[in-house]
Amino acid sequence: MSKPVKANEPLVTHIYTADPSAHVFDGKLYIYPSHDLDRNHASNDNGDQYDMEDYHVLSMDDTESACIDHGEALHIRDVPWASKQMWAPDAAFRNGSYYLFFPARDHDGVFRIGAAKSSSPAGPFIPEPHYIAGSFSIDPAVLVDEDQRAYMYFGGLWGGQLEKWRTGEYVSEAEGPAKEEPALGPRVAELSEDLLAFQGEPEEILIVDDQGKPLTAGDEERRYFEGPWVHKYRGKYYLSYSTGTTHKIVYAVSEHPKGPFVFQGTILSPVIGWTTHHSIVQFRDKWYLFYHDSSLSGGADNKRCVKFTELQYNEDGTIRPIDPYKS
Ligand code: FUB
Repeated sequence: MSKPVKANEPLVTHIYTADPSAHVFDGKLYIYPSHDLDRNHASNDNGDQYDMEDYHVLSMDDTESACIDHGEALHIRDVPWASKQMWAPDAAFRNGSYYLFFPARDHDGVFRIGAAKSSSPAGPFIPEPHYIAGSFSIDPAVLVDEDQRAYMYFGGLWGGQLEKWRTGEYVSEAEGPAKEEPALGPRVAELSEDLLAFQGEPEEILIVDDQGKPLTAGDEERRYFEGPWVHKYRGKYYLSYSTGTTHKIVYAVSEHPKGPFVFQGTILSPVIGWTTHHSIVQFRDKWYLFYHDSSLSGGADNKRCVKFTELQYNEDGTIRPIDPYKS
């Protein structure tokens, strides 16, 4: 029998997990993480150390019960279009089906985003034969809005290849903007009614400072790197993401799902390990941040563990910064 979970401790310790996307389905918390493999790799900027091959779904009846690992939910051998690196996934519910969205490299080495379906939130998931037409890069995060319109946010720099798509086509030698130029933003695409296609071309999201000026590529404390997540609080859209090279989770707010978003501040200070990746979910009357660090492996970048902690808002709607190593 597994032990009850505790805030700021690994949800599971029998496998390495990362990139947790948390949702409430059927009154329970379901967590869709990456499944880090217990392999030794030197880290590089291309992310070759993240060589994941499958997904496991985790669930918790509540924030004090045990965390259940439902076992293999999808394996890369069953995804015809994918060759390697099943990175950060997300999930959504529509018309009686659960959808798993996931990035992987296609057979040309280009990151794409695919979908898989199940009748259960825990899987197993049956993959679609092709990736979502028009998709690219990594880290899909799907918001189903109150009006039931669904949006996929995605994109990540460096190993995630976002800078290679600046022209709208994949250019393998393309680099990011100069430091003083506007930073690259995450992309957003509205999804079709069946959640399996993009409606139109993905659009780039603009993130601006409090004067309305676009954040620049050199502003590494604030600019977008990877791992977008959008949640709604008191009618506003909160876009949170990793700053990558400065290892923070920060956020920006908008009145509209496609932005522009105005930068606000830091949610999570740097954690053990290079990457930081999160999700934010309301469960009953509280809000929670799900995140990862590399504490379980003693600091290996590619062997991470997912955790959660309570997230609190101030009266004005700003989020109270979290340092997970200080109580
Ligand atoms: O887990 C592989 C990659 O590391 C994710 O896609 C990024 O967000 C970072 O967490």
